[in-house]
Amino acid sequence: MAFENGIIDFRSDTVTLPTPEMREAMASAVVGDDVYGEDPTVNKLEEISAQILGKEAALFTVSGTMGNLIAVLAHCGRGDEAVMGSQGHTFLHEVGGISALGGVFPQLVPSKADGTMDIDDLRDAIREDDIHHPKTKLFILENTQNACGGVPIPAEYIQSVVSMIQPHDIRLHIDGARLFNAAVALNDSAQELVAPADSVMFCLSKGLCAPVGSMLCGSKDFISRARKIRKQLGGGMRQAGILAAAGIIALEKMPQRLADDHRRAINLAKGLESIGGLTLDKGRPQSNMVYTKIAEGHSMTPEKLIQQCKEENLLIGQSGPRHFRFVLHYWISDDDVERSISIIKKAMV
Ligand code: TLP
Repeated sequence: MAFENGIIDFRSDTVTLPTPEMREAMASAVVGDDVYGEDPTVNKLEEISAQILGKEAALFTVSGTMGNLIAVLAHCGRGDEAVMGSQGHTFLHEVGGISALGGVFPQLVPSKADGTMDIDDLRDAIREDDIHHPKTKLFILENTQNACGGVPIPAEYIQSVVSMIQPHDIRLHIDGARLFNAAVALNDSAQELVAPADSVMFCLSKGLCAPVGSMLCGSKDFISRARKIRKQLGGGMRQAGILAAAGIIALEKMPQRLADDHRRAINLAKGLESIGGLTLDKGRPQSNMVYTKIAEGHSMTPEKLIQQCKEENLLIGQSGPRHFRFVLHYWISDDDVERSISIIKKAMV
């Protein structure tokens, strides 16, 4: 179903509103001061998160961006180097926080169309111990890989990266903002996908529909350092159980339904592809994202298409000069997908 106001919003799964069940749980949540470690609902969310991912401990963070930043700051010191994909969210969309706030130096390795990076390129990125070099401390992988099309990254690839970096005493952080989408797409468990990683961030506030928050998971020692850094960044929340209550439902009830979003993404892609002047960008959808573009030479402009759709209560997001990203989520039904295809078809004539 579209939102109550009738708007179909494809711009991101970050726009998801909490479900009625989440709102009820939030209203009746038992809370305390989480900086004192006294919020039972936050404590429960952290325990469940760690358990689901098979890690020792977890930390509730304000956002995915903060979760990734804390992870980098907990793994690296000033002047250390973190290796990441050229299409990685940490490089593209986190305001350079790791450098601005942590003095951490990013080294980019080209992201391939399948969301991975070439293992040889990754190996070459590791710095030799040399007076001229920063120390390579961390690798970051993203699953699903958003900018490459929402592609899930299989466990074997992650294991091969870890086997390569382990002898060099380098850690792996996974930006699993959409980890549960990856697990559903690969028919694997989230735990399996993150087993070789030293730390993982996943978002409650995307496809899982919670209003706020992400979880950072790892060893007890890592999470206790992360907790202090979160406080340093001003991210120590007080009666955060109100938010965590929604997060618990997000974790317990929402991953199972993500397959519906993936099926709808495929239907949407088929519909959009059949419209003259539109082509798929970044291949067939493999999770909840459909990337598309206006064919070269077509007279429609992205601004005009976005505006015409908006007039019909359909919101779509631009992802490049002639490119769009559609993200499927809880608040978009089969009927909404069909209606959206007709609206876009009419606009493209
Ligand atoms: N991504 C947002 C935008 O920032 C682009 C979106 O609409 O997709 N990692 C990944 C892979 C993400 O896609 C995002 C959000 C984050 C981290 C950051 O999460 P938040 O928005 O909670 O800070």
